Amino acid sequence: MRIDIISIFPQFFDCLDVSLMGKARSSGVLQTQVWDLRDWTEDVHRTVDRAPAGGGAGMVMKPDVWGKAIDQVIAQAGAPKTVLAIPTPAGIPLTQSQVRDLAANTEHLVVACGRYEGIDQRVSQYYQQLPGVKVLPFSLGDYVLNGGEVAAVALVEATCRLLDGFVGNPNSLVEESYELSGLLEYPAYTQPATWRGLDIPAVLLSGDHQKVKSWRRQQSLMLTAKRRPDLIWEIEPGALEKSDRE
Ligand code: 6GU
Repeated sequence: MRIDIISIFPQFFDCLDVSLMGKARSSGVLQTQVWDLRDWTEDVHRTVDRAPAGGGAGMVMKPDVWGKAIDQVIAQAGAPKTVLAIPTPAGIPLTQSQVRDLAANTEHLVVACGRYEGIDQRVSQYYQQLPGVKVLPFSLGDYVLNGGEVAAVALVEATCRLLDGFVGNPNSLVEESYELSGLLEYPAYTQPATWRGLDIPAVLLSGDHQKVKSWRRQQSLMLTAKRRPDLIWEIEPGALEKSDRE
């Protein structure tokens, strides 16, 4: 997969060089490039924003500068299909299934990081109707960040860990995310058996794999019911066993 990130804070993405991301980039599974939006400005002040039409607080990022940047980044990759991801608190909440779809079906991902009050709406509108481009306005959740950069890092990390050849053991992904069951993951423990007066649950040290499995299942269900009751309602009734219902 090729990923291009456009931002007025390109240094923000130095963090992508760290750990796994760095490994994937050097192994060739992933090519990433970070671009400075201001390189597409033509005035001495390198202006990227203006007051909003209709008045109001804050500044809006100029469509002309964004258009030139996105056009060039799309043309340079030469991929038949591009996903243009636009982080915005007004976007669709990002989910694992969207991330899975991105990782499986996208050769070229462009992330356009806005600051201030966002990017002129016509940018999203224009690329939506451009053949070969899919626009994905996405949000991380119901809170407001100063800009799209943190969300872009989250999107890139969530996507890249699903790419073939990215993680050593592909099985660890399924269990780790617990995404197939739609439940939160059960709690994990490791030695020492007692730490500050707290014991590892005895079942985990019993050596009885069947008991361990059903204990973990129960923990997942209870944790999900408590922390994410919304997810419980998404479970297919047929996917629940008698012990689960109890
Ligand atoms: Cl994607 N952007 C901004 N600015 N704030 C957010 C967000 C995105 N997701 C949650 N809050």
